[in-house]
Amino acid sequence: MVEINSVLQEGRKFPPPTAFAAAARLGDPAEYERLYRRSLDEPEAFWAEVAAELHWFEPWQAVREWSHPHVRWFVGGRTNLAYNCLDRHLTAGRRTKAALIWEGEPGETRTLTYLELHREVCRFANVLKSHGISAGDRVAIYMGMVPELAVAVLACARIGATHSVIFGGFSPNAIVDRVNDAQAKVVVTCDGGWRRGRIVPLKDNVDEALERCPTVAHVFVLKRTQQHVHMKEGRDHWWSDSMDQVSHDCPAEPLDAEHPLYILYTSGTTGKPKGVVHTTGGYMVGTYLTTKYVFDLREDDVYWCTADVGWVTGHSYVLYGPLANGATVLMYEGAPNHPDVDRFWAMIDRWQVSVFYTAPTAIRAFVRWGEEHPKKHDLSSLRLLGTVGEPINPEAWMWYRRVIGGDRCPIVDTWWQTETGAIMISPLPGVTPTTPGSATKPFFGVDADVVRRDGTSCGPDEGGFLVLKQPWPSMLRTVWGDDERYRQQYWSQIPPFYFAGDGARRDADGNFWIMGRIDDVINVAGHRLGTMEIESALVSHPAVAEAAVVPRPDELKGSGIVAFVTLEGGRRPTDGLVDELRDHVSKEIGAIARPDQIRFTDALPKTRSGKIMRRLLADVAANRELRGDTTTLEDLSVLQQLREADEG
Ligand code: 7RM
Repeated sequence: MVEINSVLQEGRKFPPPTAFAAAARLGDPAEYERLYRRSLDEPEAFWAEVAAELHWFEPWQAVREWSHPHVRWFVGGRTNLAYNCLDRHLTAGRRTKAALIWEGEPGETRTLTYLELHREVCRFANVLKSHGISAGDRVAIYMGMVPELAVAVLACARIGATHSVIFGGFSPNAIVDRVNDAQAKVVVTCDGGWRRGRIVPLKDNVDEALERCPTVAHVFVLKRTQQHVHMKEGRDHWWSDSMDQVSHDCPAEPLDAEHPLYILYTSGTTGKPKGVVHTTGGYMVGTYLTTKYVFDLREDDVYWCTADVGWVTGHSYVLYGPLANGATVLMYEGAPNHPDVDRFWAMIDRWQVSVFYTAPTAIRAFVRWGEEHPKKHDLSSLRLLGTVGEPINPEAWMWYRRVIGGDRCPIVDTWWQTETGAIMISPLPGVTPTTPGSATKPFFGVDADVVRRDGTSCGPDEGGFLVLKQPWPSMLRTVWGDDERYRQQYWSQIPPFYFAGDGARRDADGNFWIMGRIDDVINVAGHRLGTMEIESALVSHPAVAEAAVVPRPDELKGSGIVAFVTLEGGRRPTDGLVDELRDHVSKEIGAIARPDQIRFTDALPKTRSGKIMRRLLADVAANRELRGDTTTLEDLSVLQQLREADEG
């Protein structure tokens, strides 16, 4: 049985540039092959060697204990991730190296060396300790993208307090759910955050939420935006006052390798958010190694991942992975279009960024804003580009390569999830030939496959379910407080494999093509089409900036296809254009994928991390009540507009 019919055709190939490969950490395909084979054939020996590059207070007794679906890595070992991100570098020649370079949205800048970051982290760790927090307690962190967010996260890791970062764009309700589920004792926040020139009232949101959060005893408040906020006597403490009262001497706690490092909530399709639990040792080793090889980090890189620390990408690739590697990390507080749409390019120029990692949704916005903006700046410091978060349509990939990468930089399209903790499928930039739209090959130790519902492997180009067949060090360990949900959600859909919801195919060269969430498959007259491929075809038309494709019940075909389309600046929706786009999809893919309806819109509903919420669009397309959770939606008015357009 064919699970998903794949229709995307893409033939362009880009081998690693010779100069890049010559200087890369891994530039020899034979060496890569040897390492990859070893990582699958002898995973314990492979991962033990990697772990030995990091600091352990106590050695492990066993590398891995796998008792389906639970795994423990580096059993009995004791380590500390903050120690590995900070202390380790102080004696390794990086004391005065910049750890964080930060730019606030209004334009001020700060640089913290490894020594300075270490000191701040130790002090905030002492603040937490002096308020009764110790290993195992949960600390919620609801802040903007400021250096103190990194300090708070690392301070928790230093003493073994399990952190739960709540994205600063979430509402009070989202704070309530997350704080109560984790039973957090402390909240760390700011008075406010800057976003597009406006203040996000973080402390007000916390105040509203905490009326319904009985477990929280203390709130630490960093002054950032300086407006008046209410401070509750006995509960609320200013960050700077608290920091003044403690020493900067705080030894890192030797923690069990399986000590819970953090909880990060991800929204399920229904019901309450799931608290994905990551532990210490395996997560450390996984984020360390993926950062080292996928981003090919070198001592003098300036590395910039634009994700917010409220998402897993910010945890693994703004903070833990790069800092464990002793990198210089650029961190930016605000919006990409403030004060103007060239902010990112100005920053790359200003800081001489060499490695840049962002999301397809951002790239599509850049395409729409126009290439004259990056062209105003010198981007020649860049040597490597990355993407994450969604399938990237080949047109956006080609634009990214040409306009941002100057046809010179390899692109790493990295597939992974909150649950996987670290990158699972990605090119290694010195050895893997890339093709626009494909995340290419599994990373070391990743036993990925595309299978049918019965678990048997699909043939080349046969669409199916993307599964992981062996446990890996950085995998989630459970869902906080709900191990049954962990078993059901991840290990019982395509037993005995890990499955977290994506459709994919593998081509004849062994490259993986992620086709999007399996819930995003449309069954047209028995053909199961991935929405992403139809979207890709639409976006390859010059008038289209972005597209989202969803099913609509159809008596004849089972499902019809509705496409929501945003146009390039300057293009107007016309009946002629509707026909042209429908024909275009027919030509690119085939008549089976021809949209029944095209609906033009100014914006698509997205989660705050930029993923299109097709579920909501499907409700709009079918004229249904909106079902399920809308709390992760970035901008509610977008849905309102779509509905009104429908009624009008
Ligand atoms: C890191 C992150 C996970 C989901 C995942 C996919 C989609 C992420 C890619 C991708 C195609 C990619 N964590 N996804 N990266 N799809 N190509 N390179 O995004 O938990 O928030 O989302 O994102 O559907 O399952 S996440």
